[in-house]
Amino acid sequence: MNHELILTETRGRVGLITLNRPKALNALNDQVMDEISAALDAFEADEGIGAIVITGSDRAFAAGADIGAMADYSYMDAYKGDYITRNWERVKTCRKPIIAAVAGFALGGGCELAMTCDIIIAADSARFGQPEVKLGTLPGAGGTQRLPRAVGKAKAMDLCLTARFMDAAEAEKAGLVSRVVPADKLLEEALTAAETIASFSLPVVMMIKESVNRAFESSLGEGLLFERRVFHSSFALNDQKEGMAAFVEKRKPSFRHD
Ligand code: CO8
Repeated sequence: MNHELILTETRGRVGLITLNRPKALNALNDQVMDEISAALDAFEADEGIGAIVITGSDRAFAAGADIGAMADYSYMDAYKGDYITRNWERVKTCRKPIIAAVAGFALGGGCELAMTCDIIIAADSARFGQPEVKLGTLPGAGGTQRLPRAVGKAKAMDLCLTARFMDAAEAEKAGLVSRVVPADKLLEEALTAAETIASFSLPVVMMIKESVNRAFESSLGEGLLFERRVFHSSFALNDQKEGMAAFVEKRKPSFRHD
């Protein structure tokens, strides 16, 4: 794949996307989001990929949407032209799990990109924030919606209204990130977690992702019913037969991903 602002590679069954605009602290513009979308399309289409990692640099996961690019946009550019916002949904619609491996700044759209992923693993250097209020605007890619679901209303209001940054320890305590690791171990930890996920049955992994996400889109009763139906459907999989047979026979399962 030929990209200018991201790097992509495959490590075993893991697809790795590295944001690569170091001089702009990986600021997100339409081209970056187009390239991320294209990379996700390719990884989704690849049967050999079971999980995806998105990361940035030591200094910044992403310092937000590209302020210079959007400074002079009119309402019609933003609304009718769908500038900045186009392609953001692609991260959400990816059916394979995505881990955000975050070091340094994850601000504004950068924090929102991380929150759109399924798991955030943070380096101890990570700093999260929604400082858009300082720019005369507000979060536009989930900051006012995903952040309160992750950390609760009080802390989300605090971050969005005061523009203060939250360090990795606070983010872990608040439930935004799943684990904090030393900065020099970040990629290794994220890739190991992704490899573990990718070693399991891909359809089961996709069903789990779909079911957990359902918890945020439905009532408890609807979510439980959805989970029950998906659980029932797992008995149609060869991998369910293999997984349970392997346990009974005291051996390692060999999943075929079907
Ligand atoms: N956009 C464009 N360029 C940026 C951005 C950005 N968000 N952040 C940093 N840069 C650039 C700087 O302009 C600078 O470039 P240059 O060297 O050419 O002057 C370079 O990166 C390095 O930055 P600094 O010199 O400022 O580095 P510092 O270490 O002093 O500060 C900070 C680092 C604190 C991260 C600082 O750069 C900063 O505050 N950046 C802006 C953070 C911010 O406000 N982010 C929110 C942006 S708005 C947004 O994300 C809206 C999301 C809506 C998404 C909608 C899609 C649906």
